[in-house]
Amino acid sequence: MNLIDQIKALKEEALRLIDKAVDLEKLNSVRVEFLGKKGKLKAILKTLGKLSPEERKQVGQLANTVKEELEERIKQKEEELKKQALAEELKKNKVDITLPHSWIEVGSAHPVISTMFEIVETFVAMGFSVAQGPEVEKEAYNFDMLNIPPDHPARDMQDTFFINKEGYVLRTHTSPVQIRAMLTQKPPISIVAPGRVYRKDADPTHSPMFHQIEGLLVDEGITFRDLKGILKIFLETTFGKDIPIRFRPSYFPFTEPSAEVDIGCTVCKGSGCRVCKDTGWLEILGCGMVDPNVFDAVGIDWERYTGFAFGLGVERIAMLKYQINDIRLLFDNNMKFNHQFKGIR
Ligand code: 2NM
Repeated sequence: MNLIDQIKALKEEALRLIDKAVDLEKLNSVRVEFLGKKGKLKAILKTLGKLSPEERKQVGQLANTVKEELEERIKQKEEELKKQALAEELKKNKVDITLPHSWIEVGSAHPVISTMFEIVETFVAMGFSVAQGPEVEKEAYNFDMLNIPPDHPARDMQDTFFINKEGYVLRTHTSPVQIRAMLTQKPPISIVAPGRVYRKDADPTHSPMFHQIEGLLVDEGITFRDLKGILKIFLETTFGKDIPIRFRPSYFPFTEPSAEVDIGCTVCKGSGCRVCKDTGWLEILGCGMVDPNVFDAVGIDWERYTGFAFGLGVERIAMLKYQINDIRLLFDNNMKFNHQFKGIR
């Protein structure tokens, strides 16, 4: 066979094998076999030296066109195989994006928020309105007008978050909401103020941000009996009709007289345990009759009006309610913890 025929035969064979290639790997091996550095076409061209210049030109040109033709066919086949592979891949991994999710995450109120709502609801049922105020608060509303003098330890840098604005703090309690109410409303006033408050504190029972509910009732003829009656209804609604209640004398700058209120330990029923530190009692809230100095600061005539106020920490009550022993669990946002309160409103 002369070289021309050899090249033509080689071309036919190559075309046949290209057509037959079932995947890219096979196709590549055909390319290497015929067009590679040690391929069949190169081998033929190596014998070119034995030919006359005339023949050499003819054979050389033919070899070149064959090379180009084969390269073109390989390229076409390659595209074809790639398309085929993609089509198969898509068919295999078909996803129906219209299918519904296999489960739906159901959210619920955070235990602190649901506890706060329940407490607020109890007071709303007794006729109290809900009042709110800013968390960045005037120092005067947070301290001075509540009869907390500038040198009082509660103002200490160690307790209060001072901010980059002269005369303002992060409120350390929701009492300034009561101050704002008394500055803008005439008695009778009956409000509860739920919200976030801030103190520089962090341990298993203290968080630098926590929630408080404070209440205020101002009218003619309000006495400590009214305070006791309202708080009794609140505590019996929250902890059950038979909950033991006791009032202990205490001190707050903004109330006189002042008291702290305990309930019988809900864990040990009074026999003594870790939670009540073997006292049989749990401290639940602080309260008292609004100090005349506070009424003076907000311009309420204390010869005509009296009032009571109280304050409680929501986290503490939520922890008792759900038997949570570390306040930080409430703020970690660990979903394994949070999911335990699913279904609790
Ligand atoms: C407490 C305890 C006792 C209180 C007093 C006032 C105001 F504005 F009327 F003076 N607001 N809240 C108060 C009284 C708060 O928290 C333990």
